This record gives sequence, C-alpha cells and structure tokens, in this order.
Amino acid sequence: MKWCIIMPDHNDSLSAATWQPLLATRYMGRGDALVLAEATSTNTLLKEMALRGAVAGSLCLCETQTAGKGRLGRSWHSPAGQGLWLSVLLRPRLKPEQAPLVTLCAAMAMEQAVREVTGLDTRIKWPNDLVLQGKKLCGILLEIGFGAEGIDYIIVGTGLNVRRGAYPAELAHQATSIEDHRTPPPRRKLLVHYLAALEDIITRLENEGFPALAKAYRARSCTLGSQVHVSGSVDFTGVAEAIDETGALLVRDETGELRRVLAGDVSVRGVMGYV
Ligand code: BT5
Repeated sequence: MKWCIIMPDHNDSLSAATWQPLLATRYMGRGDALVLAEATSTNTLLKEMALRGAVAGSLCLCETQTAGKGRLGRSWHSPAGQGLWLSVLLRPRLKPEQAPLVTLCAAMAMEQAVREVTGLDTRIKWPNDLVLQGKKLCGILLEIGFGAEGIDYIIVGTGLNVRRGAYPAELAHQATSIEDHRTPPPRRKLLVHYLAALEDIITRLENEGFPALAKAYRARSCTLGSQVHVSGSVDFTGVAEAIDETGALLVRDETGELRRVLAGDVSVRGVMGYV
C-alpha cells in the first residue's frame, strides 16, 4: 500500500508575510491586516476595526467564512481555501451620494486583477457582480458608515471564486470559478493586483469623478447596451444606456422613458440564467 500524505497547499498561503513584500501601493494593504483561518464575515470584523480607528487600506481576509454575507440579507458561500474572501477599508474623499460608485470601482479593480493574473475575460454586471461566460465569478458587498463630516468609512467586501469548490453544486448553473477555466493562480497574486488596481481607480474617482472612469467601465460592462429586466420595488424591461454621476443605472423602458435605477435586481439577457 502506498502512503498518501495530504498537505495543506502552502503555495497558496495568504499570511501577510507572503504578500506584503509584493505590494506596490501607497496605502492599500499597508494598514492593519487581519488574516484568519476562520471568520464570521470579513466585512463584519473589518467594520469593528474601522469603528476602533483603523486606517484606510486596512484589510481582513480569511480561509473560510461561517456567516459570509451577500446583499439584502442573502448569504455568501465561502468554503476553506477555495476563494479570496476579502474586505478592504476605505475612507475616501467622496460626497455621500458618490458612495455607491465605489462598488463599480471595486468591480473594475477585480476585473483588472483577474485579467492581469489569469488572462480571463470577465465582465461587470451592474452593480456588484463579475461574470465569466454568463456565470458569477465574484460578488461585491459595500457597507458604508456616515459621520457628521460625511463618509466615515466604506468596507469593500469581495468574494472571488478561485477554486471549483467555492460554490455548491446547486449554484453550478449560475456560478463559476477561475479553476473552471484555468489552473488557479496563487491567491496572493490576485490580492496584490487587486489592491494596486483599487488604489489607482479610487484615487481617480476622488480626483476626477466617475466621468474619468466611464469609458473603461463601459468597455468591461455586460449590462450597458443590453436588454435588462429590473425587479424589486419596480418591475420593467428596457435597455441599459448609461451610469450617472452617483452610480445609478439609466434604463430606457419600452415606452421610451429613461428611468434611473438605484438598487433592486437587474437581470441581463444571457447572463446568470436570464433568457
Ligand atoms: C453578493 O451578494 O454578491 C455579495 C457577496 C460578497 C461576499 C464577500 S466575501 C468577503 C466579504 N465578507 C462578507 O461577509 N461578504 C463579502 P448578492 O448579489 O446578494 O449575491 C448573493 C447570492 O449569490 C446568493 O444568494 C447565492 O445565490 C449566490 N452565491 C452565494 N455564494 C456564492 C458563491 N460562492 N459563488 C457564486 N454565487 C454565490
């Protein structure tokens, strides 16, 4: 009988010593770094750190989340070692009404990181998904704290499916992972590229506003120019035409009226099961 030794994948360690020396950022990833084997939710833990005064660029990441959060009370599957379950703290110089734009910036940064590291061609589904061949590869959850002066903190949570085990079989029709398409890279590489791209994009947003990013966003979007179905407090079908200066989606409905969609669920024809 042969021995089979099962070792943890040390090539894919996320301990701070493996990625901090690779950082080429001014502040992103250079504050406090809480790296855990297990967390309830990295967003929840980083929010506590933010309230205790952690600086912008601090982060929390873990191997597995026991209570990973999606939007609107939904949950996020985060099994051990299968993904990049990460939250980053921002204290951006933005007006409160610009805060939702940070979700779009995080999607652009993750799209850039995945493309630079793996060559995969992902698309941004407004507002908070990265999709690959019509299936969800990454979800983003923003949590915002306001103070007397405006935005106090923004927690940018990203769940990126790296290995095939990141999502359960019952989500296989709408979820995907890098490993479904490529040999997965070390997660620290994705992390370092994401932090660099996020710093760059957020700085441009602070200095120049979203119009400076709109062309690049449109080029990577699968929503703009597509037929969409908006559901939630309203229910209608139309064509997504643009993003406004607050991050809202402008959709031309079937009567020709341009309608502003702030939240709610937007299905894009041909993406994540909507036909
Ligand atoms: C999101 O919500 O897409 C936001 C997900 C954010 C997760 C990160 S992980 C680090 C940080 N800490 C947290 O606690 N959260 C953030 P939403 O658009 O509501 O999508 C949630 C839906 O996606 C679920 O209802 C499932 O249908 C599906 N889903 C859950 N886990 C998934 C996974 N691993 N891959 C693909 N789809 C998933």
